[in-house]
Amino acid sequence: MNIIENEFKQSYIRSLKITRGKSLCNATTLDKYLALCNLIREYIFENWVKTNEIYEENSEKQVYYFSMEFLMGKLLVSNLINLGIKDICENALKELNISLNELEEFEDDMGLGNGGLGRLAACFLDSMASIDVPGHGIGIRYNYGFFKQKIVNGYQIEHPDYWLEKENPWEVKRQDEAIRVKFYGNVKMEYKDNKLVFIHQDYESVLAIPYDVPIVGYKNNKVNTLRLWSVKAEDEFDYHMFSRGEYHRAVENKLNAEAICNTLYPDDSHEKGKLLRLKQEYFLVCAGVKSIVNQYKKLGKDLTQFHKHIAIHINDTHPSLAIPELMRILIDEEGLGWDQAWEITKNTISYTNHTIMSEALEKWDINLFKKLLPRIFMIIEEIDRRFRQEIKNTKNTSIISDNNIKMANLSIIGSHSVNGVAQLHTEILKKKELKDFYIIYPNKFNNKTNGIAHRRWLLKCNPLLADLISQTIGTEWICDPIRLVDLAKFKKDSYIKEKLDLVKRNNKLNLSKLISRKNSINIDPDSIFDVQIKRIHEYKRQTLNIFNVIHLYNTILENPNLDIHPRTFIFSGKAAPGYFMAKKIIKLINTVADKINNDKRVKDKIKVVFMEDYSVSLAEKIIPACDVSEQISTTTKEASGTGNMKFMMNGAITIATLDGANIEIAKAVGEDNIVLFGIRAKEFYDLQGSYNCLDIYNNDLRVKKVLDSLVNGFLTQDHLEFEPLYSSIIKNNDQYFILKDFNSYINAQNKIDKLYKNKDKWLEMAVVNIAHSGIFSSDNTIYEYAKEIWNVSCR
Ligand code: HBZ
Repeated sequence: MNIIENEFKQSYIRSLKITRGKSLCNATTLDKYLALCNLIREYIFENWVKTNEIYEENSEKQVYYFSMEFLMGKLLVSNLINLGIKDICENALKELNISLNELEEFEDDMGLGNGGLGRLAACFLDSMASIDVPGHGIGIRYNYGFFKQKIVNGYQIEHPDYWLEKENPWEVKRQDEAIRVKFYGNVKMEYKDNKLVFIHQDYESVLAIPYDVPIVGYKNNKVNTLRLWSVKAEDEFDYHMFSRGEYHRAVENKLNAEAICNTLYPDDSHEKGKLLRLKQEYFLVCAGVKSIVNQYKKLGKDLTQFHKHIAIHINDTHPSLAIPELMRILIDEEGLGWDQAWEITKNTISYTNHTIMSEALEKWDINLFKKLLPRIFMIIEEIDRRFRQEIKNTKNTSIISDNNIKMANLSIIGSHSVNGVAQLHTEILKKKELKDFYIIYPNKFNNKTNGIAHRRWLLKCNPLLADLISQTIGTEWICDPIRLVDLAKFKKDSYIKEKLDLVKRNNKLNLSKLISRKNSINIDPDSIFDVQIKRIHEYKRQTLNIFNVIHLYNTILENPNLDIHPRTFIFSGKAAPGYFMAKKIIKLINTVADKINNDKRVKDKIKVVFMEDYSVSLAEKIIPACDVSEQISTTTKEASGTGNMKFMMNGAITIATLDGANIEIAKAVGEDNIVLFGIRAKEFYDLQGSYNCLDIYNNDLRVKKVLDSLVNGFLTQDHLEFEPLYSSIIKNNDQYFILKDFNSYINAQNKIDKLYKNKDKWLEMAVVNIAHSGIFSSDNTIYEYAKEIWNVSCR
């Protein structure tokens, strides 16, 4: 043991004593975990203070990334890695008989997000800190994160995720920076010194309390901030009521107020127009914008120059009330005129669109909105009035129409930049979904293809592969991920390929053990691990995947000697609690799994596994073990996808439709190193109106057999169980082109089987995939945002 490890050991024992009041021999896992976090905090806080001092001294422009979701996962080990002390820590703990791995398992995931959008925000924070962008997150500190999923009899059951139970060692509460947030009431207008002023009166207010989480950059001594807002009632307890004996009503105020931050809405594709959600959205932007303005003024800067020092980015439309809120502060509180406030606001704010699915587009009923946010409503009305005055035909572009406020329209009109998240997605926005806006503001539109934090999604989650890469091409790729391309030179190198094979095999063995523990299913680590993990959604087409499995099962029953390499189909993902069809898909996967895994005739040629409770940390275990990455959404529907990038970076081969970022992945690796299938965007649009899915159902016996098995008792005695899935496909004329793409998908799967049988070729493809994954690091994405949208410095 070297001196540094020895020092760390001593500091750790000291931390146990002074922060937990324990000695090693009577410390529980909680003590050991918190003592470690508290010690690491000390290192982080030094740099946190310094970073903020530098930002202030140099008067650096700051970026604030507003998002209703930050899906951070676990922080302990990634903080250790970014500080550059993981090995020291791990070895020192080992000396004390403590396993870092165990402490990591003990940590709760910070699951404050639904999926891609929330995880993107987390990856962006990592990259901003690591490439020296002064960029911070602004979000909500939900008491309950994304629900925990249990599978009972094949069905999804939701349980609350109380992630704060243990106390969160990574946050610092800043009570003294609380902000008052006002709801309801009315607005009185009066003249003061010949100027019209707006006075919000008779409102109900709550306090927003910030909790700051340090975001550690990779070995660069930079620490940015994720500021999460929590709520507190102004009058927690009504003594008058209490003394009248009305105990419940005495605390009603507190309960009502606290509902705002109680829980994350678990729906990633349907906007339901719920009042509480609108409250959450305004709560976030009101507290967030005000605290930025406060900090800005404290530095003595001139508000008319705000946009030159501050960039506010809105992650989808959910924080779009930042636009009228900044207007309100500049006009009502700071006394600026409308035109000047409008120029500052537009130049401050930029917006990312993440979906074209109409059911996900946010809109608010004006009556509900007006009542909750009377002054904000007036400002939106005025923005809309001026827009209508300026633009001739506003049929699709006005903010207010049909009694609704359209948040995408507000976001586009009130910002200086609108970006899609992959090339195809941005083209669809420009040419189709938002084409009327593109005609008005061609220069606002731009593409920023998503990216992933390669430090979490390779360095942290796949240490064996990371080591192999570093031994082969050096360690530059960790700070400069494009350098991964140097690996391409080794695609024919049998030594490297053999090593890669060993790494994958090791990761697969670990996942097999986990599956055996969690699902009580024994899987063959030498089978092909074919993985689809993501939210359960009709457009993502887990159904197409499981239809192929049923078809394969039918084929094996017909031909028990079918020559295929054994395959394990692994699924994981959550359905929105109110999404009936998605929940049926989960039940279908589990039903098929039960049937196939217990059918001796299959002779273990195929197995099906549904891993419950998908999360960031589960993804970190599954992805390194994957051979085949399923990215099979209906073309045009997946804005980008980011799982696709994580898999390629870990050496999986992608089976994909030409959708979202799959197209860019295919370009990067070349069509020989990816398996593509299915209709393309043009055909998708051409087929609208002319397609008839019954033609396929009636003519392709394989399709008929698979679909019929949903309702004829083959899968389950209960003929009604999957009838809704069956009839939804038929009645909606196969809206997601499952039957249309079926044949092409089966062929692609056969191709995968052939390719895998040639192990040498397969490993070559894997090397090429890893080598070309560097462009999908969020470091690159953030460079582009910094240069082209935010106009801020970076490394
Ligand atoms: O954002 C996803 C897209 O589906 C995916 O293609 C893309 O890669 C990713 C990052 O850009 N969208 C979401 O994850 N959306 C949500 O999670 C969501 C959450 C709450 C909502 C609506 C959507 O109210």
